[in-house]
Amino acid sequence: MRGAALSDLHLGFRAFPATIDGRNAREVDVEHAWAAAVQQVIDAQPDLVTIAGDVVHHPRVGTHAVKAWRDGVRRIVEETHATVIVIQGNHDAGRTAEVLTPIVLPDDLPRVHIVTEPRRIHVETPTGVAAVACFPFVSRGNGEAYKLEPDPEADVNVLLMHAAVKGSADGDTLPYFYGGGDEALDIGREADRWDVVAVGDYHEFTRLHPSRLAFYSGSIERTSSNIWVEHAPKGWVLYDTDTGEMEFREVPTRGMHDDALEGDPAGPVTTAAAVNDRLAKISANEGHQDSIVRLRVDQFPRDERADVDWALVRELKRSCLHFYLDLRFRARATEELGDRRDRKVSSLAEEFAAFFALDEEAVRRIAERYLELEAEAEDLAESSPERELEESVA
Ligand SMILES: [Mn+2]
Repeated sequence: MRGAALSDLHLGFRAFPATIDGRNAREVDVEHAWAAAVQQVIDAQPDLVTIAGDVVHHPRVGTHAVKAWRDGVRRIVEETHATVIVIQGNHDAGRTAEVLTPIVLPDDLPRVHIVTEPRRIHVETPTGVAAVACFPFVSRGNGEAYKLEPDPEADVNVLLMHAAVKGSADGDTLPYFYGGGDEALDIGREADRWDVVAVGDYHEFTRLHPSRLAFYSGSIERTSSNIWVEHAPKGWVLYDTDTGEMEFREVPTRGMHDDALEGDPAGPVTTAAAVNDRLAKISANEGHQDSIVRLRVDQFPRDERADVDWALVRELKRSCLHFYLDLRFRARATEELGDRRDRKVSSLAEEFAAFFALDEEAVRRIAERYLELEAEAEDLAESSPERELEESVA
């Protein structure tokens, strides 16, 4: 059986102010990536297409995203013989019964299964019967426990899930912060029992086992909350259970260039001249036009801010889809304040004087006048008839 495994489409994702025909450019980019992936899947003519969750960025995405989703699934159904199985991810799921996830909309198409609760689906393939055990993200569980078992009667067993798993069989392929929980599924233990383990949630393509077909196919565009860590190509996985081989198919995405002037906290500062030099290099690079570009600058001295070529920064903001000058200031020398308890308690007037010490004379005078008025108001309140009445009753 030949299968196409996709995941984490995140249709409806938006970022940055740039627009294309009046729409958020990044949302349009994600739709383009999905359309490209659909075409590649059609060209590959698989027997089974799985989408391991996070079809949409959130369950209330706009109609453009929902239409793009349905159009893509319809094209796959019309132009291949494949069965399409989609499971719900955490981004797809409504948090209350009032919100129906929009990913269910192509459910009326033939050979399409949209799965929002754990269940097994049997599919006829040229290799025989494939049993697909589906474990979607479930936001409001029904309290039932499900057993993670392959179907002994099936010719091919596929485990399709949206979860943070452990990839211990392949060493440190996943970052330390990921899938660390004790309840996380250990793919090292599971992979041998299944022909395919296709997982969604993690956005970088990652093999979870050195020889078995077990992997995160990753997202099809850069849609994480921090896109600057997503350097690897985006795409999906084409696999063959008869040969045990798999192939990562890259999807074209918006260009991203992440440049840095790295600094050492103990070393010299990064000067404005060095920043301007790098800005000029970025500007001269044609490849950066229409891309998402960042220049990260470490150990930058605050007082050199004015010497940065801000006109060139503005020009880059125009020529790039998005340009981000990520200036990280060198830490200021801090004053040793000692033990708070040893310091004398300031009066309001002293606190006030310290707070406004660096302000202009006129500002200080307004503040002083305010403080005086407050004091007067307090005096008045204390001598008010109500107050006297209260006191006499007490
Ligand atoms: Mn995701």
